[in-house]
Amino acid sequence: MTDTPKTPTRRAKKPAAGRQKKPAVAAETAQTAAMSHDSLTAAFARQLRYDLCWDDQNEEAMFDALALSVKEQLLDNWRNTRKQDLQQGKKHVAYLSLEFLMGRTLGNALLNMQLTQECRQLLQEYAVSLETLEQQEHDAGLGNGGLGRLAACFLDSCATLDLNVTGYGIRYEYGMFLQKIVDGYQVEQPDRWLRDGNPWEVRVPQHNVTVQFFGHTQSYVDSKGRRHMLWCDTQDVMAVAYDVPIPGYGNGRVNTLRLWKAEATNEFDLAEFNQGDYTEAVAAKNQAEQITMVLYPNDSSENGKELRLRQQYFLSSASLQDLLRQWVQQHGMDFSEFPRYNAIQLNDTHPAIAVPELMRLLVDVYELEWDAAWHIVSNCMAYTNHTLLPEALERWPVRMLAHMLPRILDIIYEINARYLDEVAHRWPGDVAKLRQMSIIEEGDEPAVRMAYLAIVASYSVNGVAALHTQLLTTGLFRDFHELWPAKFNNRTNGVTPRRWLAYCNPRLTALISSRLGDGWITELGRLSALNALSTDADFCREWRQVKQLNKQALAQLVQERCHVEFSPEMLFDVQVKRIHEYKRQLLNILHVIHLYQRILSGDTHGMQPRCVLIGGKAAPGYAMAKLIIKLANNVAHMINGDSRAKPWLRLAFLPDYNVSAMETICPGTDLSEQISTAGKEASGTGNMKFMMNGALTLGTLDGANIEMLEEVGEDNFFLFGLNAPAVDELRMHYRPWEYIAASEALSGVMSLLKSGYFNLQEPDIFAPIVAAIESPSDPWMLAADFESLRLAQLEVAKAYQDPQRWTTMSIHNTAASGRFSSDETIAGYRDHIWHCR
Ligand code: 26W
Repeated sequence: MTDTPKTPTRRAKKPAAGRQKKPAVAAETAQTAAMSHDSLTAAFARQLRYDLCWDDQNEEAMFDALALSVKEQLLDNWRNTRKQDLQQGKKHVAYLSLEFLMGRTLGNALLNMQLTQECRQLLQEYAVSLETLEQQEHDAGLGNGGLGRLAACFLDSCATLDLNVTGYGIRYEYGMFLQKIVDGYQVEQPDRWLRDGNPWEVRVPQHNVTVQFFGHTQSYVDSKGRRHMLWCDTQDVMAVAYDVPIPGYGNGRVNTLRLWKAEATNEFDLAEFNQGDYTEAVAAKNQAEQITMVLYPNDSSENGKELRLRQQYFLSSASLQDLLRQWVQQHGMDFSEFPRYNAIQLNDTHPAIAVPELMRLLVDVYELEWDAAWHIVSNCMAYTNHTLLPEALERWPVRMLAHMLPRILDIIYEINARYLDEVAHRWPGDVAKLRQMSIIEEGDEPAVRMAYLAIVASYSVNGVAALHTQLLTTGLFRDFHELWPAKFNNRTNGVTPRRWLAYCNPRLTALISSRLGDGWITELGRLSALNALSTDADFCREWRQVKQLNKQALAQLVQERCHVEFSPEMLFDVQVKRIHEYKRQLLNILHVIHLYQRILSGDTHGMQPRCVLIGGKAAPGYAMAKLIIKLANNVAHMINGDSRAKPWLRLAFLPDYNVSAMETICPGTDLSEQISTAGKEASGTGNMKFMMNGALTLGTLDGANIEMLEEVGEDNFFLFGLNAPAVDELRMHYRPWEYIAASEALSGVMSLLKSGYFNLQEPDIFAPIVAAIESPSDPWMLAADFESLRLAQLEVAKAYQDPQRWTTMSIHNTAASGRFSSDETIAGYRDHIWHCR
């Protein structure tokens, strides 16, 4: 294995496309690219032989060797990127997020470095496929769902758009739990994703910082008569940086995702050790390290856990100290220009404690005056809201802050007092307004409203889709919008076309590039040229072939994971996302039951055979979501076991839905279900991944669905359901039983559900579901939208039965997806929020 093949010349890379600027980091020439192939080959051989020194080279060892070799190829560009950004004085953006749902790295890194082909060749020598090695990689599941995956897509786009952006997050020892299904129920298992090490990370101990907790505050006056605050007798935890490289697509830039790990400040607390209290000392170490042990698996209800607040402060403080250290290194102690060269983006309120923390660092540590410090803070903080659900809005009890972060609480009070002066000026004498807008919520358990804190300090507040931003400014944040209209803006979400088309769907990528070239990979708007091909017979045939092969791959995944046979000839109807009542997986299941009843009653005329796939995790404490999973599994069990249904209908619940699974799911989907109650889904991003891959959407007027519909047109979208104002209006007088009585289909479904047909062995378990549907205070209004959904699904069936029509619609969807590239979204952040180039 000493002789490794040399590829002669490598195709020269295209310059980064279109409206993007030339990358600052010089594009590689063909020659240096060939060199990087040679050096990848050499590095791989060396890693395998010496560094990993396995006796027999198994697939895990080979994956590790390959990943380490790929990382090695990134190191020079990584260093150069940093150097050039410094030299050029490029504005820096810190993207603060408690979640980065990265998934796997290998395939995506190779794609962005344009080394995939070279890598395949190299592996031929070792008689192993790239796919086999890719399968060895654990998903980095450091996120719950949409918000965390958005952060990951954004990092890819920032690097590709040549922006100087650092992601700051937490290196959770345990990521999102693994989901097993046992007797139809969700069972959570810990995800020890770091067990075999993480080849992508680099530990950077020289950037350790200390984060303080607990203790108390004290003031003193210095010799010049200036009052200072001391935060003393604190318990300190060390934050250790682990850096992960983020390569841009084909431009040589490598940005950084910096993840913090908590460690005890000293290996042993010497005082305690000397007193002979060895075990106490070691226990203290454990306590410190607990902070970054586990990701909170909640994506909607704020449950006020103390450890979660510790994580938030830990991330915020470590990241800000890191930023200030770098600033001082370059500019000394003059911070006046800090906002010109720095922006800090808060990914929801989770890192909003960064607001008082930056004040503390500037005032207490760097000794700025309050006003000067506030000027800096309020000119570099920007806040993105990702949810309207009231139960998801973070409020931290004052009591908890007083104990854990006493100095931070003082600062929050001061910020609030000064800001309420402004409110009082604007609405003189309006005490109710003051109470309503105060950062501190009064009551039995006074609490800090983190969203208000974020808004007060930020120069930009944005929602993530047009409807969402509109609902924020007219609803939740109405008063703030009145006070500071200029702060508010919309940035509709997007997803990276590298992972979500070029990487995950190589067949469609090849087909598209055969006609359009590959410029679309960095300029997704170019896909609109596909419209002209939507009636081209050859192109349509190839389009169908690609979909068919992708459906086979998806069917295989379903077979392996669910032991359910999906036939690629049938319509693949998919809903994958976190399980939540507002996302209405239950409505989907009701429709499946209805189809089943049609089959049982012999009413199959015009029916389209279909395979329905549902997947997603429920928060471990969310009983109703877990019950919905159980229902999906029980209904699947009955349908799949019934030979009468077999030609017409299959249902599968995919366990452990994650980023990697989506990479197989979205290319193989015909119909994407985006059926949330209007006004509840902030944006959605899965909807965009499906659209890009040529799935048609069955959707409500919610989140970014509205903008997708706008782009693709009503003829290519299956719209149903109440819109947001109608939902609000109906809420006042909602009588679900009337909808049930009026719909033969829904009455039938409810009867079968109540009859216990799906829970013969487990009487009454689904009673809470029935009660929720029949309740006049059902916030999700399933019954109201059922008929509309059923009729839309009839249209779906009709359209699918005309393959040419369906194919044309599918092409139009991909063609119209350009606006939902996260490159577009990030260009918006760059131009309208960060003002960086
Ligand atoms: C406090 C617990 C908690 C944790 C996470 C509350 C809320 C969250 C997130 C904000 C939930 C989330 O992921 N929201 C999703 O964000 C996506 C990216 O903007 C949107 O596309 C989804 O519509 C939104 O649900």
